[in-house]
Amino acid sequence: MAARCGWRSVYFLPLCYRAGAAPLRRRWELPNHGVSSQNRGNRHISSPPSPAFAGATYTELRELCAREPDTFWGSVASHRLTWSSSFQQVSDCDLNTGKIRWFLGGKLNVSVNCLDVHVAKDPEKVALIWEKDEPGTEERVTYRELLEMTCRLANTLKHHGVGRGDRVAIYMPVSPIAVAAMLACTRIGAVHTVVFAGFSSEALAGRIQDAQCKAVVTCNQGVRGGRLINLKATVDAAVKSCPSVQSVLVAQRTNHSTPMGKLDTPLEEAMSKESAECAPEPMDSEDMLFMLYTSGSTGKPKGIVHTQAGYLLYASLTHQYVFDYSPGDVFGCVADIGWITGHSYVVYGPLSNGATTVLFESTPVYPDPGRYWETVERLKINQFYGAPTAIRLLLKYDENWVKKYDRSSLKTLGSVGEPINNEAWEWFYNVVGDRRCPLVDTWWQTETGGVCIAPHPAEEGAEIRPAMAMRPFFGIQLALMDEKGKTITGNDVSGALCISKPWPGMARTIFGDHQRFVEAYFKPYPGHYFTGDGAYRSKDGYYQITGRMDDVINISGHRLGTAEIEDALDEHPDVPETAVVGVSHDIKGEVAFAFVVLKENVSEQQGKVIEELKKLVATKIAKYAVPDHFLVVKRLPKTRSGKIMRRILRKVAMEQTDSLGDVSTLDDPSVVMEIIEEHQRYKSRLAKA
Ligand code: 7RM
Repeated sequence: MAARCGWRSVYFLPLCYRAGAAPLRRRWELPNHGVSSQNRGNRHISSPPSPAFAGATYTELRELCAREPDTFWGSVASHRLTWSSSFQQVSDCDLNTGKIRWFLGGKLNVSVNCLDVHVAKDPEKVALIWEKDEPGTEERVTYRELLEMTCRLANTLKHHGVGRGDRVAIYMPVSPIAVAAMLACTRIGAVHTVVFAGFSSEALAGRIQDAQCKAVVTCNQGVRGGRLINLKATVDAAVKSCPSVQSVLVAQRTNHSTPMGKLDTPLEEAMSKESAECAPEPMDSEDMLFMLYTSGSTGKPKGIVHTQAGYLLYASLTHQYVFDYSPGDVFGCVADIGWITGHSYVVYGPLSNGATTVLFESTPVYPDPGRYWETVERLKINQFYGAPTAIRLLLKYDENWVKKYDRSSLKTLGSVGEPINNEAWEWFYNVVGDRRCPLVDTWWQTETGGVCIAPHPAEEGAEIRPAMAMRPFFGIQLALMDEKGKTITGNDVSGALCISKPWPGMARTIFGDHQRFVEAYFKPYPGHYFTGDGAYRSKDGYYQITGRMDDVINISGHRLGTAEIEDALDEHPDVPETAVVGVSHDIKGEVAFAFVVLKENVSEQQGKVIEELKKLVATKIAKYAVPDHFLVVKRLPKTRSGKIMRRILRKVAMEQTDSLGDVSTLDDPSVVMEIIEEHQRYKSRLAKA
């Protein structure tokens, strides 16, 4: 058999899949130095990341990753992925300049890796279980059906002039057709940017404009928690200000008929006229796969760019090892595809591994607080991955909402997006998991592509305990930095969390602004990737995330820059100045607290202005971004150079005024007392109401 597989042979000659001729096929040799005597990590890995590592222990593999990352990643990439041309060089990276390239010279297609390879082996295997809003109405889609749907959608996109490198916005809730839209883009080499369907038309328009999208894929309505959401109307409003958009493809989620304009095409109808086959476009490893907008501490959301091979490999590897996924498992990640968690652990990780993945359309409390666990019982979910905010909401209800459902299928529980507090951890572990399932608290970001820190349940002997059981994934080298930019050594220390070695899943750039990428992630600690988070390394070397070090807040696991909220508020004609900070909230984790300065002549109409401000944030960004608190103040605390000291505002909002810290650099320190008093009046008004 030829060493190089053409696409046809990828289709029809399954044996050639894994033959991607790797330059690094030599068998990995076990290091000859003694294996540490700790039992942790000392077992052989039952299904190693690459056959070359058969018989290796976790400890040995970690050491190999640290010593010879290219040997590790090269072997894993050539064995796990299906290539149409093999790569010539494993990596070419420089964290000083932000140059990141993996698997150079290789060509592959992501949809082939997620669909065709599995169709060739087991076409009737269920790829997707669409857990629709109404319990008991789930639909199953096999790998064969998903490939067909993807090809028809890909051909439809092509007919609308979308080709290699073109950007496509996807504005839909999780559904098989949304997954097919993502995969259809990858089939033809187009770049998708999924926009969370809770974002407003202005937020959607901003993303479409920045990405210069040629097409938008959406649906007439969304269905969530028994309510209908008119998504098409939001898209209509958005595309008015987006001249780059040449077509809008509209799927029908409900029977409701939406008015169709001249850009619009009914999607299912168009797909039915297309062929069910579509030749996959061979893509370079480093071609763009997708972009996803995420918030930073300043400016507009940034279009984080991920590329083909490295992202897919990392999503696939982490999906298997972090969650202890085995073939045949039903993987249940309840995230929306509008966030990176949905990309990596609803779509790309599970599908690349041939898994059955759940698409959860509903909410944790619809029709009642037992929804998640009723779903676990009905679909026999093996891995359940969700956000702490939902757990904090559910633990307020009677335990019987959990106990009455059979959860014996569960093997691993996962948590993501924000710190999981002890109470939530204990409830999730004890009540949901019956103290039987490892609970993996996974730390990662849009920029990291996949999980970077987690406890690794598959590693026998690894300890799992609340809030502190986190260790770096294969190939992730963590460093904590002090204020002077020096690496902090030793244990029982805290600092800025950095990653000091490149890994295949890391973001490559910010779309259209590589300079901003370098400034944000590589300038703060030269030679390292800076995460924006702080972390603590415990006495025994485990990591705990202490929170963001910048002005990014996390509302119900959704990342948001306080500057974005301020920008929206500042558009009000009667509001010369605002400052927004995050304060803790027992369910949402954090909420926004807005300090607002009004023009003198409007101070009488505070209530009215605040209502208008709430509307502004909802229309400029999204409903979830609307601050829970508004406090009108005469002025804001500023340094002599005019910078707002948000640190002080945070203390006031959190009622920690006995630890205000140094206020001597303030232009006029008396402003602090003024704001504290205003806040006390606000509190007593709240108490009365
Ligand atoms: C996956 C995702 C990233 C930010 C990150 C952290 C916070 C995420 C955890 C966490 C504590 C965790 N991507 N974060 N996971 N904090 N423990 N397990 O959430 O780009 O949307 O957000 O979320 O601050 O920097 S994200």
